[in-house]
Amino acid sequence: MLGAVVGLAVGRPAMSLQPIGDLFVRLLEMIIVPIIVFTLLMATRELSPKNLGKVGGQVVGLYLATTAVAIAIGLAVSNLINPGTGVTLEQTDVETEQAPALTDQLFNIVPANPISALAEGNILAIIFFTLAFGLGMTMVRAEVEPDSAVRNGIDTIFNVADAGAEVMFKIVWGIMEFGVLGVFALMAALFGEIGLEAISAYFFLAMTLTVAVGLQITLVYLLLLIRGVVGGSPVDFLRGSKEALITALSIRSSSATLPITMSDADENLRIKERVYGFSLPLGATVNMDGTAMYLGIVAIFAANIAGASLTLFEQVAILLTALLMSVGTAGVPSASLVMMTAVLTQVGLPLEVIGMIAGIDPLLDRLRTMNNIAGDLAVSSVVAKWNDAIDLTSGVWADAPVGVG
Ligand code: DAS
Repeated sequence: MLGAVVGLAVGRPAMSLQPIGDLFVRLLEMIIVPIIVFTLLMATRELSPKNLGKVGGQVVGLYLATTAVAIAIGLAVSNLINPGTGVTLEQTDVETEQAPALTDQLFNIVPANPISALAEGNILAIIFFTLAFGLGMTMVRAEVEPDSAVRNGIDTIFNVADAGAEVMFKIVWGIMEFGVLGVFALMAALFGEIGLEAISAYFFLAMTLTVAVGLQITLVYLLLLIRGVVGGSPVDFLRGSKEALITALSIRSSSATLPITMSDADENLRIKERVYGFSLPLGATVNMDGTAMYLGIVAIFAANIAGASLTLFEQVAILLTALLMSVGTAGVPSASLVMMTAVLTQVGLPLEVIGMIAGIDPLLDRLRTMNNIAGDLAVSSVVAKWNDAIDLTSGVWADAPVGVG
């Protein structure tokens, strides 16, 4: 098969695969709006002020903060390494009309008409309205009588969102199944058009993610959170988390790794269940620092390939979109690819890029998922420390050699 692809990649036939690649891109475009609406409504149900409480508020606040930092690190490293430069995809028509003024762009986040925002696929406006509607529902739900019609109506809407998200991820699974063909078509067209330069593009993309993940884990989790706030040894933290991190690397699914993550938190890191029982299931679905970081990196990669330069506002818009999209991303293999459609659409970048990089995604996904899990455990350790719910005199913390801690 690869020989066939490479053969196709050289000559004219590569372009005959283009329609398959285009179909793959259109299928991804088709799911953007419904998947944002359903997954964000689901996330607001879990983040409702009522069931958060003090520990919950700390967990959510720290999750959002570490994710924002992760995206910023990803964008900073991307602006240094500039993955995707030297490779240009001619056939992509990037919207290069003059960006509207900054104030107009900020106003555009608030939709004058939510329905037209949905119809036009105005991503940030859709996210804004969906979050407002979801949080409004959770607040009203907390105020009305348990068996009132309003409460039942709100629960029905949330149940519809849950079911809708499940259906969308099933459709995504189908697209990814077809996507294998679509990905080959796009990669064949890519190699047919730009030859082996694509290999260097993949190398620099992988290097950017690797450097960014390394910085996030060492600077943010190990030095700032574990050493700085928890007062534990970063080496002990890694030893205590190794089963979960290795599992995440191998199965590349935060959700499927959850039981191991919880066992490491309980038995090794000695965090009390009243903290990890809330923070880890929530983290596996809404706290995905590696994913969020990658969404920003791919946006820069796509801009370089399309020969478009991103304004500071566009990079901030990417950070916001990536942050919110990572909240809605499911902890399943290659979940980023789906959310990437929203981020790229937000700044008018070509979705063909998704097909280009989907082929190497199984490799990069392992790094992202490992980072996601490390972030969940680091934040859980900090919140446990703040609530006197971690025992630093037992588990991995206790058996460190004297003087290391
Ligand atoms: N594989 C996803 C996870 O399980 C992460 C991703 O696709 O970015 O966390």
